[in-house]
Formats: sequence, C-alpha cells, structure tokens
Amino acid sequence: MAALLALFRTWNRSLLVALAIALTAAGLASAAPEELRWTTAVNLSNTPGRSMGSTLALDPISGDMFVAWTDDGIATREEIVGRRWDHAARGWLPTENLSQSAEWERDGGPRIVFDQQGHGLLIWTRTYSVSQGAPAAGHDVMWRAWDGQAWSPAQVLFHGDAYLPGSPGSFELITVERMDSILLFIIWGTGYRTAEYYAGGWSEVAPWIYLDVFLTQVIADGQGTLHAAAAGPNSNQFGSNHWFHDAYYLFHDGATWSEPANLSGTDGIASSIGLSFDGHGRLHFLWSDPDSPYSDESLKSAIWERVYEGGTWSPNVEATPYENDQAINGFSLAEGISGTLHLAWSQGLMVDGTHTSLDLYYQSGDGASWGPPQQVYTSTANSRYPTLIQAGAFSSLVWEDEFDAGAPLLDREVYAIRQVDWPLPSTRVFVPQVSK
Ligand SMILES: [Ca+2]
Ligand SMILES: [Ca+2]
Repeated sequence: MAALLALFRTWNRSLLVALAIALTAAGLASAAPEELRWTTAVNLSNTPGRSMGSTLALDPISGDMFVAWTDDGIATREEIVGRRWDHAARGWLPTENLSQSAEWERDGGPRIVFDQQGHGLLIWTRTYSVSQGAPAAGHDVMWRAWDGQAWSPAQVLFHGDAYLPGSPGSFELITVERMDSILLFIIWGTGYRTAEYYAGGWSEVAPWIYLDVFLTQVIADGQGTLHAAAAGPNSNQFGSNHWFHDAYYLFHDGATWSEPANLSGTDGIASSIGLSFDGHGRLHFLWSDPDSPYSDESLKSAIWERVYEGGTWSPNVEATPYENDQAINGFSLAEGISGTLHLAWSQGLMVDGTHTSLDLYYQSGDGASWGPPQQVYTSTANSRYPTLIQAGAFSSLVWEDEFDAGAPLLDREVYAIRQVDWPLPSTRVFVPQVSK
C-alpha cells in the first residue's frame, strides 16, 4: 500500500519511476538488477574535433535524455553541442550547436539538469580575452531553459569583467536538483556563489563564499540540507605529496557549512569523489585513489567507500572486487529507485604507474552490499569520465573514449549506452491502470 501511495505521489513528476514502483509492488519485477543487459554503445560525437566534458540528464516527464559536451570540431573555437534521445522515437536526434558563440568566445563546462517537475536547464561557462579578439575581457555563466520542445535563447546569468586564465578547470558549475527548483554553484577555486532557478526565473546571484576545500558534488536530502563532497589538502604535505588531494565531506545546516572532515586521511589520496543516500537514509561517500607513484599515501588504486550511520563513519572498504594490478580512473555514483545505489567506473591496468586499457564497469546495490560487477564496454581506446543517471530501476551512461588519431592532442569522443529495458513509451499508458 505504501508503494501505491508512493506511486500516486510520484506520478506527476516521474512516469518512469512510477512504472518501476508499480512493477515492484505487483511482484512483476524480479530482484536481479545485476542481470540487466546493456545496449551497444553509440559514438554520439562523431565529429572531426575533440568532444569532452560530457553531461547527461533525464527529463522525468517526457523520458527524453539530454547529453551535452564541449566540442572543438564544430567551429574554430570550443562550443557546447548536444544531442537528445527522443523517448517516443527511441533514438538519438542529430547533433545541435547549443552555444552558437562569437569567434572569440570559449565555451565549456556544460551542465544539464532537470528538477523533479521537469524544468530543465542547460548552463555553461564562457570566457574571452582581448588577445583572442574580444572587445573586452570577461567571463559569463550562460543558460537556456527547456520548454518541453526546444531550448530558450541563450542568456547571461552572471558576468565578471576578468578574463579567467586556465578555465575550464577552476571556473566550474555544480548543480543541485531539488523538488521544485535547481540550485547552482558557480565555482572559482575554493570560492563559490549560488543562484536558484525556481518557477522559471533565477534568484539574485549570492555573494562569494570561500572554503578551505574545492567542492566537487553537492546533493540535497529530504529535509533540504545540503551535503557536499570536496577535494582538499592532502594529509601528507611533504615533497610532492602536497600536489594531491584528500576527499572531504561537509554539510550545510542552512546557515553555514560544517568543518570539512577528511575521509581519505592518511590511507590514500582522492581523484574522483562522490556521495549518495541509500534507501535507509545512510550516506555513502566514495572516492577513487589513482595509486600515484608521486604520493607516499597512494598505495593502491581502488574505489573506497565509507558509510555514515548512527553518527559515525564506517571504516573504508573497497566498493569493487580487487583485480590484480587494477587501475581505477574514476567513477559516477547515482541513486535509483527505492534508494538502490548504482556505480559506473573506469578501470584498466596499471603499467609503470600509468592507467592503461581503461574499460567501463557497472554494479548496483541495496546500500548494504554491492552486486557483482559487469564489464559494460571494452575497446582499444581509454574510456574515462563516466556519468551515470537513473530512470527508476534502469541505468544510462555516457563517457569519453580517448585515443590517438594522429593529431598533436589525443582525440576524445562521447559515447552513450543504456540498459536495454529502459522503459518503453507504450508502458507509460499502462501505469495509471496499475495505480488504481
Ligand atoms: Ca568529435
Ligand atoms: Ca591523504
């Protein structure tokens, strides 16, 4: 009955989630998510230039998926381009230039995000300098809104007069999905400003706030409290150790941030960092250690996990089964239906301190334990930077394949794959009948 009530509550905001709840309630879905099969991978960015920094989001109302990335092959400069997976047509629509910038504008760092009522945003960064032909130096945060059919014209949310050298990398965006709004963090190093998109409009951009750590991910819990993963000073600062980061956790009580807690500590260093709640309200905090030969504390490449429950953090344990000479390059963690956890990661072999032969793996769990891993993609390229999202019980994944195409810089292309049972349009008609 609780599941059916939940079905009614979620019906408007997510047909797909509702469907999976209904199937579970009816006992139709067997509990074996590790057996779900995957489609063949698709090269979404099959253009001459490099395609990188991908973002992936689901419109919970239409079931459409949106991918965007930075591409230097569409024009003579970096542009934001993207593709939409049309749920009704069950296929990827053609590539579209979403930023259409002037010749001297460098665009990057796209984020696509939908709130739970289906309000979608594309947000990205733009930098320009006089030396590159701009009338004046500056940096902007740009945005477009999805109205269900098309993107609104690009607008400037935030403008700064300085040229930001080295961006992207320091000038970045973090988005937080809330029930009926989207919270944006505009990141510059350890500083940030926030703005909130609600009912079709943006709040004022709040003043700068400075932390001791670099925010990497922020999530909101059911009470609206913010929980963040961050990269901060390594516990060992001797020699080259100081170039590396540890994984920090902090939360915001509505007024201020907690003191950042170093969770990787002296047991390692952190490259990829992420966090998610499970269905029992436990907070899972994960980081990957690259096993760099340049840090005394980096002794093993693995994805480490700590769980916050009853006021304490569990000891760190490996989230994935150890393979000899494994190199873990990075991961993406997502919460699925009923608080299940889903993990995609890039893993290969460590050869002379370098990560090689990187392929993609996936596993899911109930928050108490993880199911067996699946290798979901293998190729001769190095597959890096996965982004995983959920539609109910089903996972969808984008990443970048990096390979030598004979150019001075390694080529990079954006690939996508999803579980084959990704809900069909026809099943959406079936859901209201189940809910009665
Ligand atoms: Ca390309
Ligand atoms: Ca450390």
